[in-house]
Amino acid sequence: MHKLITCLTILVSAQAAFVCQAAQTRPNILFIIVDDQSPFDLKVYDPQSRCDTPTIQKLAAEGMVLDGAYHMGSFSGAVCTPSRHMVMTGRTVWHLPNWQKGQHCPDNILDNVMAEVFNRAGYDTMRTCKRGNSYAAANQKFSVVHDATKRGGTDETGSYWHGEQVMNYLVDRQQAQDQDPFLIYFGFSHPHDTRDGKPELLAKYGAVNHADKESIPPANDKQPPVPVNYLPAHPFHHGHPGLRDEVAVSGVWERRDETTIRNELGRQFACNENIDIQIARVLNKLEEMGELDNTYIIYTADHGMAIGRHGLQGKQNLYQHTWRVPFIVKGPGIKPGRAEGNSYLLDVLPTLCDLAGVEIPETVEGKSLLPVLKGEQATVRDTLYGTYSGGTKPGMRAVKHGDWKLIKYDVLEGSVHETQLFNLAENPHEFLTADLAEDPQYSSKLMEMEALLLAEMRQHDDPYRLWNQPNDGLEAPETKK
Ligand SMILES: [Ca+2]
Ligand SMILES: [Ca+2]
Repeated sequence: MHKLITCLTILVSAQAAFVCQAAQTRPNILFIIVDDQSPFDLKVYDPQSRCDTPTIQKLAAEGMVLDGAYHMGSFSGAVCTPSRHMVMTGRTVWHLPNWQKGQHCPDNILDNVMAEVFNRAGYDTMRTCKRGNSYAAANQKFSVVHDATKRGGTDETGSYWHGEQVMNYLVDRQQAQDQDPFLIYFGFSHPHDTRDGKPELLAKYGAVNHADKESIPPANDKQPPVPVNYLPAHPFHHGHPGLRDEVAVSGVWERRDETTIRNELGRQFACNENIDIQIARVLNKLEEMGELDNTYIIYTADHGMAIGRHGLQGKQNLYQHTWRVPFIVKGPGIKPGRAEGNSYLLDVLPTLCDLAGVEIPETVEGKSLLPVLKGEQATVRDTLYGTYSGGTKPGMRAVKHGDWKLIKYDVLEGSVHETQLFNLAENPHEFLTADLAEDPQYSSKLMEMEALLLAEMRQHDDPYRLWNQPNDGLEAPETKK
């Protein structure tokens, strides 16, 4: 009966042919989200990377890879929290339920979060992920929940544990001969620090779980080289004094010397590879169950990460390594290849709905990526907006349009007013030596990008304005010091 209803509903939708084919047997969804991973960790996005993730590479070869997938930003140092709210609700950053008591968010949002939408559509929903810095009320909506923060270097305390939760769930379904389609939210606690890797993987990347703040970890030729845009220090203050990620991460603290960064990247890569191994286990199980070909697999992260890039360590910046996320989708009807996409993580929910033939809730502001995933369109929007205001206000803003990107910093009570203009086609790693903001040759491009940024800030109900923008009659919102 479910199948019949779905097909009738779908016949009237624009995606009729594509989805109705899938609705013969409604597709499963395996949504994989890792914590704190730069796309440039992965060979999929940086062929020079030494990080081995063969399963993710195979997914990329068989699916669609987005080169322009972003998270929209954060009003908190815990960038995870708004990011995960955007994933669950499909809403833009200033319209989330956890910004200013949800003043721009409908009251019924919890009826329209990811798990609730799929529960209502007759899906079995299951989730494993870290605890904390998330959207607890939305997480509880999954029918089966096995959450715990697992950042240790053993199977019981690390990523294997999350893999095991999914494996056990699949075995239970097999034994119960459960035929309902499933949505599995397969989240990991790593590679977020503390990046305690498994001994054999750490050895492969020449790294140690360095815990002594007074010493530098041993150098090792097997450690990954420093990133191409590594700097020993960022040229001006990022604007968030005392920020945990920049001063207190075990293994790095305030050090930015090459050996510390190379050891920490080795730890990150060890954690990434362990995640890849867990994904392989689950995909093999799905294949054995005969479910793999009818399952959409989405791979992403909640945001990127610096680890020495531009002299930064954390996730509280808007350079490409941190603003962007990896994003790979494989499944029936998805065209293998690459596309820019110009997507945000808030596009995940409408995309999953579209893939499954489920109606997209009216509360969603993101866009379905289906036309991009089918190879029909390169992008779903022209301009991208990014924000970080978890430190001093108004913080950082970014706008990207085509190859051009503007980043602005208005922090530390006006003592830092910085503007960066990058041509990403010529300078994809945002080398600060090729920052064009001061170059008179690009003054009209700079003005054009400044205007685009202001338009995006207005469109997204950004409550702040920067030093060189009209204040639009706004009063700065009250936030915790
Ligand atoms: Ca995170
Ligand atoms: Ca069931």
